[in-house]
Amino acid sequence: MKIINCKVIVTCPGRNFVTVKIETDEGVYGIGDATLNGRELAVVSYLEDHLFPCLIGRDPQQIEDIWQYMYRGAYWRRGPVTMAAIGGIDIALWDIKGKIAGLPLYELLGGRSRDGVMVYGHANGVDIEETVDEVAKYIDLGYKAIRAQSGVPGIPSIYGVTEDKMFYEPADEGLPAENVWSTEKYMNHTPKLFEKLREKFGFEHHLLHDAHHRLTPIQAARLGKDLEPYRLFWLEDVVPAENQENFRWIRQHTTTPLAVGEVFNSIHDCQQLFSEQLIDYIRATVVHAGGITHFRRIANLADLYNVRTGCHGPTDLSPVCMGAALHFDTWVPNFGIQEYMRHTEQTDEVFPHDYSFKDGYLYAGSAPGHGVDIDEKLAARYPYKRAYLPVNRLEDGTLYNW
Ligand code: CS2
Ligand code: MG
Repeated sequence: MKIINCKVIVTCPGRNFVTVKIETDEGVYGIGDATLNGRELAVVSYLEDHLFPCLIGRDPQQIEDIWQYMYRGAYWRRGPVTMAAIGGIDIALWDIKGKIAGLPLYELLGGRSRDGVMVYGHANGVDIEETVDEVAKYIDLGYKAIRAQSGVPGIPSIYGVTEDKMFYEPADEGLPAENVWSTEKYMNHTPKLFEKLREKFGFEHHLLHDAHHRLTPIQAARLGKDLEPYRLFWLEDVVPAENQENFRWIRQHTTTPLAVGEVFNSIHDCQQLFSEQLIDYIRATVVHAGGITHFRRIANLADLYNVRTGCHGPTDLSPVCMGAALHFDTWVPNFGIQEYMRHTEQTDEVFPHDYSFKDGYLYAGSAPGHGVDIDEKLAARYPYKRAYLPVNRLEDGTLYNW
């Protein structure tokens, strides 16, 4: 079997998605997601100009060899653009292997470890009252786990709190919007949200929260402590993880479980956090962490240290990523949870898929491969649009983390 054609399809049915399609001489093809939010076209160039030409004529069944070729052969290892491009191709190759075998991807990985994959939804409101109402809606939909984010008095607009509730997180067209941020105001407000949520709904559901890299280590330690009475499933991205010693600090002060890693792209980003047992959940994805082939290594290393997976699943990754992630989650022994931000109807139409939601769980489906395809005609109706998530400035104008 030989690869005879590779192409990339960029479509924007709400958000921009970069999709890899690999075709073989036997008519079987595979689909991969290579979306890197806000830097989509850099990945397109990496794929078209540098990786696709090397794939023509190769046997698509040699996934490991092709992965090593793309990673070691480039000399320039790691990095979000490189690893998203490798990830997109790798997912497409696993899709092909599944289709040849006539087996769903989780069977190739080692078979099912669970029936369904517990997911968390996103509830957000302009204030505590509205957020409580939004959490109630997710509970009614059957969710067992809900991430709660609320607007903060005195901060006019916060990333993570949008007008669109069920199809959260539209990116703004044009250049990034600028928000104003105050950690002090946020720190005073957030424990009150969780106090209200536990008061109203009790302790039956898992509650999660994302600090989106906006705290210093000492602030993170304080927030973790303040949230302890509300027994969060996790507190996410309290500080940026470039300096991993920060987590030693935070860890010594709080028993609130910590999650990090949605911007990680390699096992080397994880090694210290795992081996020193500084986190509880790893948030990387099969797309940004170099595909199934590399993410599997990350999960195996995590397992040695009792770290569980909590794959990133935002609406800026396509249903192809979700499909592949669900097969991975169905197999991986040290599974924790899967993020599930619902895609818009247009996005779901462009990417017909076999997975389904029921009572707080997503089910991967039994179609061969990862079970997600792309309707190219429909995709062509939604051309790329420059769009970004916002940036943050402190109240005095200093550019800050968003
Ligand atoms: C968020 C993401 O899903 C999450 O936890 O942090 O929405 C993230 O901001 C975006 O995926 C960035 O592209
Ligand atoms: Mg996050």
